Amino acid sequence: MYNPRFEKKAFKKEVEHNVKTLYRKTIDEATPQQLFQAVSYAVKEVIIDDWIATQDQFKKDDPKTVYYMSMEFLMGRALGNNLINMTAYREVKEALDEMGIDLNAIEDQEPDPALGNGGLGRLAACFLDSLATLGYAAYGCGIRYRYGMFKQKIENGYQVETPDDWLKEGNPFELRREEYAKEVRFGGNIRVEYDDATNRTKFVQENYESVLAIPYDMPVVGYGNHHVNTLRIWDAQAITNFQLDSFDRGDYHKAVEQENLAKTIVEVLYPNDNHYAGKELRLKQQYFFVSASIQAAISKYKKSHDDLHKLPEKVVFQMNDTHPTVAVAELMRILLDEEGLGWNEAWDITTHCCAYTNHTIMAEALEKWPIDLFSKLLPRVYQIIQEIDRRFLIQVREMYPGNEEKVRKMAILYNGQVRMAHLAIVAGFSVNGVARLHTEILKHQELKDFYEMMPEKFNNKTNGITQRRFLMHGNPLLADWVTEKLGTKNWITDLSLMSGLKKYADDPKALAEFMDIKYRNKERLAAYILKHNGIEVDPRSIFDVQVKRLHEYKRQLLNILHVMYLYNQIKEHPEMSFYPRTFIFGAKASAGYIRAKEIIKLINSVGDVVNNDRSINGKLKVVFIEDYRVSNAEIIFAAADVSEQISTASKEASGTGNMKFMLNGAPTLGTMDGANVEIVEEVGAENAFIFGLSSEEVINYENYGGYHPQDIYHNDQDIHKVVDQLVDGTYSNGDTEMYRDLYNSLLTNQGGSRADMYFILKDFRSYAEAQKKVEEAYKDTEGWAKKALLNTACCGKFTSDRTIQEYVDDIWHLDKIKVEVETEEE
Ligand code: CR1
Repeated sequence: MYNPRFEKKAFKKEVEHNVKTLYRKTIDEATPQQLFQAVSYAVKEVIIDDWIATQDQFKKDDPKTVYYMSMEFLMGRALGNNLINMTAYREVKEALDEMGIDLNAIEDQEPDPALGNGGLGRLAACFLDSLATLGYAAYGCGIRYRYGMFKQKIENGYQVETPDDWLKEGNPFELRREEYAKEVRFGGNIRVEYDDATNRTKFVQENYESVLAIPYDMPVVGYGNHHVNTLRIWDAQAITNFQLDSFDRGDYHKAVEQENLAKTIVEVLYPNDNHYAGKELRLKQQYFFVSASIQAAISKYKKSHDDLHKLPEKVVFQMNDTHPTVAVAELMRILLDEEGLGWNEAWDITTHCCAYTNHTIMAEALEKWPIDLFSKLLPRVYQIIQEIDRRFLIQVREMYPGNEEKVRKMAILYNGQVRMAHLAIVAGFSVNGVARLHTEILKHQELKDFYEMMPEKFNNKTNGITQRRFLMHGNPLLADWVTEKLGTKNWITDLSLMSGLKKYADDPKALAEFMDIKYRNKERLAAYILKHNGIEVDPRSIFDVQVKRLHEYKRQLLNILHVMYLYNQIKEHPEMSFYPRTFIFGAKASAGYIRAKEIIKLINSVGDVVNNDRSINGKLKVVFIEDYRVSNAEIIFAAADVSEQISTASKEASGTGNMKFMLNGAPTLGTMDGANVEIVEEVGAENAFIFGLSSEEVINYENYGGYHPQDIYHNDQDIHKVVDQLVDGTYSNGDTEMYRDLYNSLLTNQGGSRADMYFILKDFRSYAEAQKKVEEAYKDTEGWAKKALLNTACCGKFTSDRTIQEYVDDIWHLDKIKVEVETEEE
């Protein structure tokens, strides 16, 4: 047994005890939420021992540690996942059953910690799971937002946002650690002093505002290895009775300001995915968690080491996109101003400790802070960036004499802006993209100049996902089947073993079992949809699913226009054979992204018309699942037949949903974009449905001014009809203006952006043909089962365990830890 404290009798006693001491109640009297808390505290009790053991092991082994710096960690619910990773899920489920408590219902009581937007935040969560499972020392460093990603309601077809008060009932898994608080300073001015004693210039920040950063630690449990890492997220608190200097003493106004600053700084996660909004508060958030995290890392290092020059042997900071790149300047500041090192030493340390991951080439996502704003908020950090830039440009000029164009293109400070990506590349020792195609585009397009100057920094790390959450927890039926067929559970930590399933691809019995599991998962999703949307869907229909953030480049619009086209076809040719389809969408739109919200409304409007048209005999259904998030994602992936990955080629850096569908046996219907390319490589083109322009074709069109969607509109009658239906009232109760903007976006150039800049009409025909192939393929029951099974069998590459091992081998060079714990019996 993993841990005797999960032994049924002991565990039950613990839960009873918790209900009593926390709520003065018996099990029968407790509410479901109270039971969730009581169970979670019982689980945490066990985790804590492993957590302490892991920290003790760190002290003994002194391993190199990665600090994964990220504005977002989309962890999802902890209880079920922790039980799985402690290999105690079954025992606990049985124990609770015996007490008349349903573990699933208890799990549903846990709010979904949504401290992230989409792929980038969920990737960080998968990475933490893999780091702990592989036995590496790691900290996730982030922000404890008071409100995470908003909750989405659909009212009258429109998205309505409501706050996510995820801490309302208290978070049983976190630990507040006041004793590790750090001060973070903003604004003011820098006084330069000459210190005769040391012969050095000192930079003193004065008249600043400051906040206290208080860490909350959450355990990150590795699978079956007693290894527990830490996600450290920072809360802010005003610094009371803190004396700034005599001038400020008793300054009531200042005290109130500091109070407000503390409150607002961690108030809310910006709900933008792949989009930079340039808000001052966002920069404050960035510096706040970065400064606190780096200070903490340095104090920890100094406890057991006295030579800061050797910091790179023990510490690496991985910057998750440009959001935390102010880290490089903050590390320089600490080394220079607080530790008294010289520039060259400090620079040498920094450039061996910091590495950068790029997650997007979308221009609107690039962070470029106005120098005005930046230098006021972070005066000393700004000075340091100026000096980094000055020295860097000397190198550029040395390498490209007389080429001022290069200087302009590569400078960190240019045109009144601080370009965060340039800072990250110049100061980082590694720059990686997140899928092979994406990294190639970085090297040869977006970051070409940097690649030419410093090719050794560039490398690819194709993303991955954790099978512990997205198969074991999300799809227990399939997980058990895989274990039975492979005759081992080892796939849980070695996903390459899944290839052992290939031998069942021609085994009718195995294929039938596989599809039966899919069917039962479809029933589970159908029940969810009925409960949450009031729509009845037929689990025998093809479940065609697109779930991800709403973004124009992801082309949900292409999907729904195609549904409109199918509906026209069915209406025009009622006799035509048509395999029943359920189109399932789930997507949040950033609160300020108007066009994205129009697309949500359109999807719901099409659903209203199509779902209520009796004449089509339920052949077509459209469902928009409200509040797409990690917890319902698990149910959705398990039930999907078709995985829609239809971004405009070159735009989706990787995608990770694509991998979760594949793992759960859903073939990809997609473009040759992001990690789709590698998925097709693994599973074979015959087991995917690929369509559309290639990334080179898209980039080519873009470089030569786009294409002419009007030509397509005028020459293809089906497309013409569908596009016109946006403005003829078909889906808007006669209102011709409701979708006018979408219509215009497809057909006319608009202030700076080209007509149909995401090539929706251009790719429409080839998408429709691919969809036709899906239908044909699905009719061949066994042929389809084989494709589906092969997707699961070929997904081995896409585990985040593989990704993390590559980061470790090529970038981080961490040491493996083995946590020794004494258990009374094994
Ligand atoms: C990308 O859009 C990728 C994730 C994780 C997103 C997506 O394709 O899978 O990152 N990028 O790498 C992003 O959020 C800010 O950029």
